[in-house]
Amino acid sequence: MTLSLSPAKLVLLAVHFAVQADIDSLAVLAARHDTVLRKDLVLRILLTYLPETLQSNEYVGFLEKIEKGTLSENTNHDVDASSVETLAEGDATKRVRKLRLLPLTFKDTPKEVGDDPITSFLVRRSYKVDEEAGLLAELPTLLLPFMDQSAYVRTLLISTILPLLRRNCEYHPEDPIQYTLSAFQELPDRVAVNLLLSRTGAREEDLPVVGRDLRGLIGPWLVDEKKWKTRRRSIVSPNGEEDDGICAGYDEVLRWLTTQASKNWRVAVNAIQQWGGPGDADLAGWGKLELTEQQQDRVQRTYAQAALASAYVLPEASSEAIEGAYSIVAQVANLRGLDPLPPFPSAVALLPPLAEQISENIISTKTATFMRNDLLASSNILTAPDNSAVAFLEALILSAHLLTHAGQACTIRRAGELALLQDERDQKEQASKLIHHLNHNGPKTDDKYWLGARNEILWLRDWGAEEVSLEATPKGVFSKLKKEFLEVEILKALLFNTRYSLARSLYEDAPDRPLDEKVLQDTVYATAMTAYDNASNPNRTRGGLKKCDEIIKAFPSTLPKSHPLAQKVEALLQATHALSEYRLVLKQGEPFTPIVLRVHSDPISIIGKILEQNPKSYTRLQDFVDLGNRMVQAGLVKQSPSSSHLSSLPHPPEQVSQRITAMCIDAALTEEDFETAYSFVVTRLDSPATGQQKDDYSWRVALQAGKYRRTARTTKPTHFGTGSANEEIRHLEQRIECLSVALRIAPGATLQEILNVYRRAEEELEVKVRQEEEREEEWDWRGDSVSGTNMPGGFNSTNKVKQARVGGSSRGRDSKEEEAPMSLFDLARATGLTAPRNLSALSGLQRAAGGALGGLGRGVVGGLAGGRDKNGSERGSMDSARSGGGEVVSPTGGSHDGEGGQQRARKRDQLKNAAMGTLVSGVGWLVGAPGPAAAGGGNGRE
Ligand SMILES: *[C@@H]1O[C@H](CO)[C@@H](O)[C@H](O)[C@H]1NC(C)=O
Ligand SMILES: *[C@@H]1O[C@H](CO)[C@@H](O)[C@H](O)[C@H]1NC(C)=O
Ligand SMILES: *[C@@H]1O[C@H](CO)[C@@H](O)[C@H](O)[C@H]1NC(C)=O
Ligand SMILES: *[C@@H]1O[C@H](CO)[C@@H](O)[C@H](O)[C@H]1NC(C)=O
Ligand SMILES: CC(=O)N[C@H]1CO[C@H](CO)[C@@H](O)[C@@H]1O
Repeated sequence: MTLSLSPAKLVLLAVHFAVQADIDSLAVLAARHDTVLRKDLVLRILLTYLPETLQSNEYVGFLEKIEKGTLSENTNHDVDASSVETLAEGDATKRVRKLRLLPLTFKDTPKEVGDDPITSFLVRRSYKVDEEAGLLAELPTLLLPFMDQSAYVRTLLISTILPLLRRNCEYHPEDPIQYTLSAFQELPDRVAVNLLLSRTGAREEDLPVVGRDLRGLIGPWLVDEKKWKTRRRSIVSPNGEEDDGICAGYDEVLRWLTTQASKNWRVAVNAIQQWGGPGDADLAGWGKLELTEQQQDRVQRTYAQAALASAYVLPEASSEAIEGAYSIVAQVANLRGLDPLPPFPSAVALLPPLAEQISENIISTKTATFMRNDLLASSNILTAPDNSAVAFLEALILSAHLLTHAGQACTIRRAGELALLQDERDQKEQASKLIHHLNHNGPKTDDKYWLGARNEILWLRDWGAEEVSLEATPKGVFSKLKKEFLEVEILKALLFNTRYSLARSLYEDAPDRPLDEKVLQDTVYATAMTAYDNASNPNRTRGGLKKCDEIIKAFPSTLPKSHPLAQKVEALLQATHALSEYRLVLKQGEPFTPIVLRVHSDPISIIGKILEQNPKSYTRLQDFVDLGNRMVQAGLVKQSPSSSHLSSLPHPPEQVSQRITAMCIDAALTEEDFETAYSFVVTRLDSPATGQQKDDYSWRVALQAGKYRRTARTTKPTHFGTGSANEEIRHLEQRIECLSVALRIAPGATLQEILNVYRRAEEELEVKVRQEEEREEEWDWRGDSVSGTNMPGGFNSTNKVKQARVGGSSRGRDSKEEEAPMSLFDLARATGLTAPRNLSALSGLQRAAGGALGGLGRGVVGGLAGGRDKNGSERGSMDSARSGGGEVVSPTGGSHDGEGGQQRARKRDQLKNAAMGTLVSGVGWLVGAPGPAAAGGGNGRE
């Protein structure tokens, strides 16, 4: 059935069907009246009146038929013309005029669209569907049938609609791009790229699909020839090669990538891992990116370059970031067909030799700026994707990893600065920090770990260079450091961590010893000292001192016991350990620590502190002398300032033992133990046989002892009698002995002073002796008259002693003692023989002393006897020195009364024996006379 409607009514009816979305009727109408409802007109009607919400599949078939001209009229479809039938022609014409059908061409219609009505329709329809209905998703169905026919439609669909659709509806619907299709199409390329990627990797859970975004958004978006420009021939890149295939949008993708690397590195790492570059595109099967070979090469090269740049700007120094960077480099090698990288764990374990692959040009201070600037420039030697740059970056990444892994967080760029700037101080600081960290955090028992650590440190220096090429400066983050420096630091760490046998096997037993012997010795010594200085306990079996001891013994063939350094340390340990036996506080409240001893300007003075803080410790004089000797052997004792004015000091150790002796004597006097002080003076201070060294301590303390006056607190001799007179005499005699020692060892200028003291003591003794004699005579008289018998021991010898003591006038001529010097002058001459003495000073003294002094000789000389033997402990030596001198009492209570038990029945004899024993033995020895026993001066004689 053919309707006979006017053209105006036909148009109105077609519009009616369009508004109603009655495509079937419209199709029939258009087919029947194709002279009126021409293709253009129908398309304009559809564009203007077909609801935008209509699903594309409802009308795309109709469009195809219109386009192909295959609308068929022979259908049975009835067309309902009722809406226009009754209309007056005039009205119809008027209403047609008011239809305002949209034109197919529009403002700024792209040239490519040309005058193809269907293309124009599809483009405008797409915009309208998007803008009016927001049904972007309907567009593929609408456009796909026309892709082959219209390049413009194809590009629109693949390059704009597909990315936008995926971005807004599929990938990130929660945050769509707020641009209409046409507005988006108008955006500058850079803006568009950034919008497309604005949600990529934004959330943690998006990281695994970063590659999908690039593949699915950027891949299609690049399929638009207009986005690719060929540079004008005149503009030539710095390298001289023509740079074809510039694409601002793609460059923006690369920039996006490196920006991500610096701000959000996980996105960049995932992007590069997951995306193979522009060729790796998901176009939904609708087409493919067609690039020239030159373009292809450029995009792949710049992509690799951006990937390497990303590794350099990775800001984080975490294991994860560094491993990510490694995967980037591996991917670059893979994409560019370079030497493949081993998997990260193997690389870390093997530490490949990379030095040879890195071109010499790279290692230069100038290159360092390339890590920050012009990362994507083709002139950047660091990001040029070739084997050299890749090996360099691989080396940096492994270096950063080793440092970071060892607690020294290091970015790749930082590693690059170390390697390129080659600042020795910087490298040294880094290496020291690294080793220090290993030192304090490494496992104490795992030798394998320490072997590995050493390999790593050495690798960091030369990146696995061949031994032969070591002549040249190595390439590495510690390139400026001497291998020896690192080996020394490693050795210290091994020792610190008690890895002795490992250290020995590396540095002593290995055939190619990494350190020469002297360096090894010095290092071991220095490390032992470090352990020592850190010790808190002076006990050598504990803590730092124990470690010090172990370290110094760790290299028995390099540093044997006999080596001076080993001996020095041993002496130090012994000295320190000896201190551990005493209470010792040097500063207020602070207990003594070993380092105090080592740095003390006057370590001997520490012994003074011990004497102060440990009552009675002065009795251990020999121990202290030994301790002093240890200090000397340990090199602790410098020429002390107080004694430096004594010009000739060939043997400071002598000085030390004299000083310590003086300290002990002083301590004994301070503790009112005169007996001990006395015994030390007579046994210790006077050693003419060995040649007395001049010192300032001995004579002073001898004088001090000689001045000592008994008080109530004075320690009583435990053995010698009970009579006060005897004690007093004995005490005076002892003091005189001390003074006589002082006279013999003091410098000339001081003699007058000592002599004055001496004389006063002597006078006191005179008085006491006289009193005692008077008492004794009285006693004797009584005793004789009572018993009528003489006691053994004889009176005669008492007389002799008395005569000798009172004056030279009645010396016993029949006695051998008469040969003994009896005047001070004689004494002086005698002592002058044994030690250099200023005789002119003494002769002055002699005059001053006058005749009264004639009898003093024996007393003065007496002390010599005790000083003869410096051996052994005070008690023993004193006893031995005096064994021939009759019955002598040990100051500290040693019992020697065996042979003279009976004799002590009388005080008179006791006194006699004491005086004789001391005086005769001393004088006799001095002048070469027979011993006291032979001279008849002692017990049991005659
Ligand atoms: C010092 O000693 C402390 C403990 O006494 C120890 O923890 C530390 O590691 C030691 N340091 C050195 C350098 O010996
Ligand atoms: C030193 O330490 C050991 C064991 O730790 C201990 O047996 C010894 O008594 C200590 N020596 C001194 C003098 O404290
Ligand atoms: C000895 O004494 C004199 C005068 O007392 C002095 O001038 C001289 O320097 C002294 N010599 C020595 C070696 O002490
Ligand atoms: C010390 O005495 C011992 C035995 O008592 C002796 O063997 C040694 O030679 C003596 N040393 C000195 C320096 O007199
Ligand atoms: C007790 C004693 O032995 N007395 C003698 C002292 O010396 C004179 C002479 O030298 C003798 O005659 C005594 O017998």
